[in-house]
Amino acid sequence: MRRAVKHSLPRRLPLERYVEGVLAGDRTTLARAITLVESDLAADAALAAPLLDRLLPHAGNSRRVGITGIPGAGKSTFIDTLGMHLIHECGENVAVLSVDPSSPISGGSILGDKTRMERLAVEDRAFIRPSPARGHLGGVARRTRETILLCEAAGYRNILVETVGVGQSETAVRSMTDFFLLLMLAGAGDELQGMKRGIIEMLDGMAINKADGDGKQKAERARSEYASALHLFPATADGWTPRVLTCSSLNGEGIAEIWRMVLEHRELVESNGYLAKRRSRQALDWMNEIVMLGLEQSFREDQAVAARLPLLRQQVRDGNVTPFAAGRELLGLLHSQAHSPDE
Ligand SMILES: Nc1nc2c(ncn2[C@@H]2O[C@H](COP(=O)(O)OP(=O)(O)O)[C@@H](O)[C@H]2O)c(=O)[nH]1
Ligand SMILES: [Mg+2]
Repeated sequence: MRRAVKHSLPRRLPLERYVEGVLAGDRTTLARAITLVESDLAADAALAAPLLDRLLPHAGNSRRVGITGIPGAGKSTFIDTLGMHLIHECGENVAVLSVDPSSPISGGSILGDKTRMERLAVEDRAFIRPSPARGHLGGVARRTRETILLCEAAGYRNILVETVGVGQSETAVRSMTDFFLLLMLAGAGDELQGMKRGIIEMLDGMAINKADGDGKQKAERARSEYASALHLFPATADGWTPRVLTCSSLNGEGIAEIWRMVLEHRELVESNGYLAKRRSRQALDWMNEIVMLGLEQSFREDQAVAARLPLLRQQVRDGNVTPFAAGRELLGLLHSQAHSPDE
């Protein structure tokens, strides 16, 4: 069978085309800009950097909401319903960045997500971007921060970041959003759902989903249990007390209340200066992340390291070299390269 020859666009656009297209809210250009920013190729990175610099002054003006929860909690369905609420009840637009840690292997669950946002997917005022997580930070795409910025420059006023609650991903998403929401299931077990102390301290709100049909009473009971559990924690520095609500992403009950909570939180942290504080701390996190990513990449691409690594790994495995000595040696190789004058 012959493949249809696709009219092929140039791989990269001129910088101005990206800038103009994104600022005009052109979705195709926005999608291409995100692909550029996500790329590992040096030539793409060289173009992505000035693009981000140019767009930065146009970014920042959105509500960034992180949504986490175990697989099956209903995150995608919730976002579909919330997105429709934003568009049709609030007259707003919405960008959804859905990060799927399983996608690098299967590729399948991204499609699953897409079908679960099927109402939102056909809306002109919604932009949905699934991103492969590629193993980084246990479920947050490496360039989610940059992608948020691009969506903001394209005029999206609400950015919803969906991530599966696995370990580090909550911390990562918390560190790039203004409001962090945990979606829970009644009766699924606290440990399983990440109700460790660390998570609770990061939350701005919790929603018990699937409060419908037979699940309604259970959800209400869970709500009051979690609400009293949350009250055991000291009030956070921002002056906000995290709330627990119930909702049904299927029939839409409770969704408007959850959004009202997000808006109330927004009003508070805008007026008490905490939003600016949170974002400036996040800017520092972002810088650190860029440095760490760069170091990791240099390490991966370093030839002296690559030449030495297999043997050292073997020696560490066999117990002939200590991990400490091996680690130091590898870092030493990286440093000597970085400083060699004839590079
Ligand atoms: N009864 C009920 N089912 C829901 C609700 N929200 C999601 N679901 C179902 O739960 C399953 C998982 O939903 P999904 O959105 O894919 O969860 P995710 O893995 O957290 O993104 C799907 O079969 C949904 O139809 C809800 O509010 N009520
Ligand atoms: Mg999902």
